[in-house]
Amino acid sequence: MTIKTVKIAPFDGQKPGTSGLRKKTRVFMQDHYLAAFVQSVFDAIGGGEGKRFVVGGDGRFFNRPAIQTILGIAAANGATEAIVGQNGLLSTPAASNLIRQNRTDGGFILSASHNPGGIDADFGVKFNAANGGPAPEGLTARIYDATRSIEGYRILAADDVDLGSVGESRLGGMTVRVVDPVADYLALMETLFDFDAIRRLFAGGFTMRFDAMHAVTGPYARAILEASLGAAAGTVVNAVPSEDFGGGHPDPNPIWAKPLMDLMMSDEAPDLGAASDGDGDRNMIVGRGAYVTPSDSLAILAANAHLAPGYKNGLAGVARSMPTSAASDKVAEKLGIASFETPTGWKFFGNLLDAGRATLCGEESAGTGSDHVREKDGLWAVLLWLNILAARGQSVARIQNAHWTEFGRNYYSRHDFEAVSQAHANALVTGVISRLDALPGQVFAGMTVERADEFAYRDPIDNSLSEHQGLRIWFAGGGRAVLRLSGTGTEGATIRLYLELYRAEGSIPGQDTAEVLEPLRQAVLELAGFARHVGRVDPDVIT
Ligand code: G16
Repeated sequence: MTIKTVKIAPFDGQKPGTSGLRKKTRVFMQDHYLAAFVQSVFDAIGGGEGKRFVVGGDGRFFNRPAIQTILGIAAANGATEAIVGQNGLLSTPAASNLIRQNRTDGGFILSASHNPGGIDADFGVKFNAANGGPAPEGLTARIYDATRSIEGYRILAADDVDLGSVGESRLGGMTVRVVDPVADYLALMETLFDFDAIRRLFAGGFTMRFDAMHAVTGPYARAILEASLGAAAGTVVNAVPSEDFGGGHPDPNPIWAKPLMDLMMSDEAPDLGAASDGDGDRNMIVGRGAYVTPSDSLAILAANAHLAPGYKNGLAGVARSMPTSAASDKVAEKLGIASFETPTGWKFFGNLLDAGRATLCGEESAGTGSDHVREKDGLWAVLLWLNILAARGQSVARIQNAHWTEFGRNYYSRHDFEAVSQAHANALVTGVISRLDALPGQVFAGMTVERADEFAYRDPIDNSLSEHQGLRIWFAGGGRAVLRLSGTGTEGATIRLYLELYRAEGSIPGQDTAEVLEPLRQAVLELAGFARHVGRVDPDVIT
């Protein structure tokens, strides 16, 4: 087998976003495009000589050829071992676990997460570091620099590696170890949760539906929920990963998991509904007639985590991304533990988790996780909920209502304006930035601005500063609006508008979330000039 050196010119726009490099699949399929990025990763980490990596993805279209390319480049760069999920499949949290368990030098995870898959949809590559977590800001900056100066890449000229069966093979000087994607992850979950208590729950007639959305968690959920925990056969639906996620949008929220939502709001609802996304790191939790927002889920999990064996000694701290509601802060305050507010992006939790400062982390974008890996983890969240439900013997709705009564309720909603022209989105955001100092005291749609700023984060561990992380506007009466541009889209810009209103007394009888937040919504639409800049005030998606 020979090593080829292929001369290329840099590609524009290979800057990793909130979570790796995400582009249209056809962009990734251009000659040398993926190779250029992967070689840039090797260049940014000081080469591959003697190093070991985990490789796997969510099974979307182009997953398999992309893995072969990465293996060829890794071998040609001197890597000694690649651990690959069978058939190229690994959920993001399972990949993070394998990196940590095998003490590899990092891993390549192929996914565009919740974005649709297929030749005309989206693809993505993330590089995770040796702690199992997404490349931190400094490393993504070095990767981007390398993409801009790359002159060529090295790749082994070899036949495709067989990824269909578990076992070892050689690729040049590199061992390729194909592993069962589920086994080690299941073993990790058994160390954290009371599997016997959950088995008793199911044996006692508890019912559940888990929608794997034709994505990577299907095999994991079947093995864990049905085979190990004894949930009824058929509990896991849409369980076979497909290259285009069954033509759907593998995003576990009330819009894209509508069939599950409809079931949970009907007379036929099981006790628990849950869903996960393309690569298995996001989750949605719904009780019978009771949707749990991701922000509330984080808070409820934080308040009850001690009921699971893995967290019985309590939590060191709770971290949430800035746009996530402050519900978890209230819990941390009561527990007397630290709470942290980080920019959007799981990478910002890495240092806090590594340093033992935070145990649970979560984001409004349906991600929750803990220090067991360095990624958010969809099935982990479902298992923690199951453990809590087994321990408390109460329904999701009852637990949630009791939580609001005890801690107050953070009414919360996110409005997404998708595929906005980049220029219009930038104009809207810079328009607000230029007026930030003048906003306090001004009145919009009857609401008075109390303060406003642009969020910047000083990492308490390495002291690094991340600026321009979203605009925060607080209104008199306890409302907060956040405006930021998504870092994960692949088409134009997505403006995210996050609305939150805290009510210490808990739920307001007879008013739903949209009604409670309407005055705040009107105020920020006017303040930012949505009609003028975007040409509309109604979002594409409300979560
Ligand atoms: C990624 C990141 C998350 C982030 C989410 C949304 O999730 O890992 O930390 O909250 O994107 O980011 P944005 O608002 O910039 O689009 P995933 O599940 O897509 O990898």
